[in-house]
Amino acid sequence: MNKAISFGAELLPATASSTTLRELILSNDLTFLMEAHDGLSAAIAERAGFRGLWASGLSIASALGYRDANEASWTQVVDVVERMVDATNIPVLVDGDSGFGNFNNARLVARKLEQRGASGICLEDKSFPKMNSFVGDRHLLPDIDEFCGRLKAVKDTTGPDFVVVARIEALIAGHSLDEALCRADAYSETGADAILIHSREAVADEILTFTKEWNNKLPVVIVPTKYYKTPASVYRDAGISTVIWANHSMRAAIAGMRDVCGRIRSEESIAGIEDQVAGLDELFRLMGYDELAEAEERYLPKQSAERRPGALDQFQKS
Ligand code: SPV
Ligand code: MG
Repeated sequence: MNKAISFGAELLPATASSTTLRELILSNDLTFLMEAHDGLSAAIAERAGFRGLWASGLSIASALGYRDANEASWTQVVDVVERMVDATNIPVLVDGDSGFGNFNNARLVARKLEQRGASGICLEDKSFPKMNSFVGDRHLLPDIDEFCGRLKAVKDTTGPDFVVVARIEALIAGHSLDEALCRADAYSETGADAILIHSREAVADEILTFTKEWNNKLPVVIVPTKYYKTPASVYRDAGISTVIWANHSMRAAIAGMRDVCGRIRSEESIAGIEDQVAGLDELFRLMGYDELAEAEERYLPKQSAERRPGALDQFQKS
């Protein structure tokens, strides 16, 4: 089944199979994980050619109408992730925030995510409730031993293929590079599979210094939301494993919806924006309505003369 569509930029067919998250993170090539926050954004990212997804806490919360401060419950996040997994064939690394509580909450969330098909979880060393790393200055780090207990509980509860990324917020919280390195060592010894070092500087300097000092004892994952001007070649040269484009589909959706709403409101018409929004045919292809039409042929009783129109008829008419 070819699901290739044109959506402004060239989109690729949905992949039949994919590389595992562990393979992506361990590979010598720089890996890019694209943010998604629901089944639709996940499907679009896959068809753009991304080989893995970031289930962003910020974006999922925003799409649900919450702030990125653990206002969305862990079960709501798990439900969204399940839709992302079902809509794609590529691995999903889930932003597990700080684990929604202590070791027990963290392992419960991780096990549920694994059961719903996620490929890994990223746990950040903050306390519950967390606040988005770009908001305010109240970012208290938990005790290292306590956070290691959270990581260990998740590792012990999940299978060997499930990836656990330990995210260090020391630089966000205004601590030193030494504090970040000390935490990275502790999380690595506890069994983390990769280290995410986060920064809110406008330049990549502190990330690059961390990476140099860390010397790839575990793969390094970064989120260049604030230091977005740095070219990917710098990360390749630094030996960074994975770049997360953390919130750009959600922000693109905000810009697109804001513009369309404004125009329809002021023009009292949808005529002017018709060729600027995705066509319904593209949506139907993206969501695989053709597969449903084929399934109807296979599974619905044939009603030869007065056959009711099925999905294929609807699809072809649109
Ligand atoms: C997210 O996408 O939710 C993240 C990245 O955790 S950040 O917003 O930079 O904290
Ligand atoms: Mg987050």
